[in-house]
Amino acid sequence: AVESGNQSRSLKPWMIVLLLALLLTVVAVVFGLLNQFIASGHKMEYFHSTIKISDLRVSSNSGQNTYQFKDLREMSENLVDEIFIDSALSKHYIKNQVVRLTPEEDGVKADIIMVFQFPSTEPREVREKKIHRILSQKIRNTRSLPINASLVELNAMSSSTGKLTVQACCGKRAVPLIVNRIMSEDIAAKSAWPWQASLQRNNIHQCGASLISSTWLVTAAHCFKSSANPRQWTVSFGTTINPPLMKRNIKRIIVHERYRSPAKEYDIAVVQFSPKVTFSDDIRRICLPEASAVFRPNSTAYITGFGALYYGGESQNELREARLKIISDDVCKQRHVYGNDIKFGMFCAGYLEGIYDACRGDSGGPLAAKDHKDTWYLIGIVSWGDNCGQKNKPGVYTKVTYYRKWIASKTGL
Ligand code: 4AZ
Repeated sequence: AVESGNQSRSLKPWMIVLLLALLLTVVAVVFGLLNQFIASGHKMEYFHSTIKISDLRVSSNSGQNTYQFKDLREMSENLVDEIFIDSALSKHYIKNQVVRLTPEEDGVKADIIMVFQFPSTEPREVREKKIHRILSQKIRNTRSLPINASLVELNAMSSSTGKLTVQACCGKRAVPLIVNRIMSEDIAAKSAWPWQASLQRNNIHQCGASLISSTWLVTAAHCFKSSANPRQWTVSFGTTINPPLMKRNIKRIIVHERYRSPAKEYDIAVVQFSPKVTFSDDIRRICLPEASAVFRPNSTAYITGFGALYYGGESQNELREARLKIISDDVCKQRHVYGNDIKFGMFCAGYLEGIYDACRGDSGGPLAAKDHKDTWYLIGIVSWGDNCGQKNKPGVYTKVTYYRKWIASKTGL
């Protein structure tokens, strides 16, 4: 009995074989899955390089030394593509993007982000060295392009910064800011204010707006006093209203729930259009400041718009720009300025002596300021003012930081 009991408890050889086979299968499957996971876990890796482009053989317009930035950007991107597609790293190279072109005395500096995908076996520094070697060697002998480039520096970037820069780049423009020596309402250069939009009702320009994503605009609530029916509205982009660079239908108009005309508080609206725009040098989004951001009185900001050049005048076909100064509440709330009409969520910008100001048709458009990295932020929305360009009556703007959370709650941005 004891013996037979022992036998019934111990495993028969075929059972052991079966169990082993089962175990092996499980191990194999786990390994396979793990491998798959690691393989798909190849993360995008971002590297930032600065290259110097000198000896520009770019054709210049009418003898003026104007770099054709659009061409230069494309050429630089092609150059980097060519270098890596034809290299030992070709399998790992994904793409590159010129994020900034800065003119210097003897050429142009290009900031380029390069994206690679590597198996996670070797340390980052090794890869950085490889990329550096290929880039610095090949960049010198590129005969196919009319530019003479050299590598200045190369650094690995954190993937969060890289992703943000490549995918969500905001407030960057393709052309440098030409500082106007004369502070006039100048006609804006092409690509200078790529977030500027024109809101049109039945194809007639009514208001300005600012592009904050590929489908969302920020504008003023009072633009929709006449009609908030999206079917009557379109948006156009580009530096002229006619011809427009691009035009879209409006699908949603969200006016601040607490806006009550003729009161001027809550003069903000977000507008969604479709289909989405493709970003280019001429159409880009502006950054929204953090709610906590502060823009100092007396600092410089720029207004742009298709609005009238004088009170009672007509809207313009060509986009204009003017440089303004932010005015403190203390100054703007003085009795001879606007007194108690300046409420929460508003601020003044311009000059007490007048002249440079927003006017009818500029409403809803951007008041933009750049930070020390040349990134542009939407700080104000053209809202109201007593007349245009009058002494002691500067323009009044909706304070974007005050409504930052409201914008996020409607657009997710
Ligand atoms: C308007 O009528 C308007 N000077 C906009 C801005 C200013 C005045 C009027 C500021 O839309």
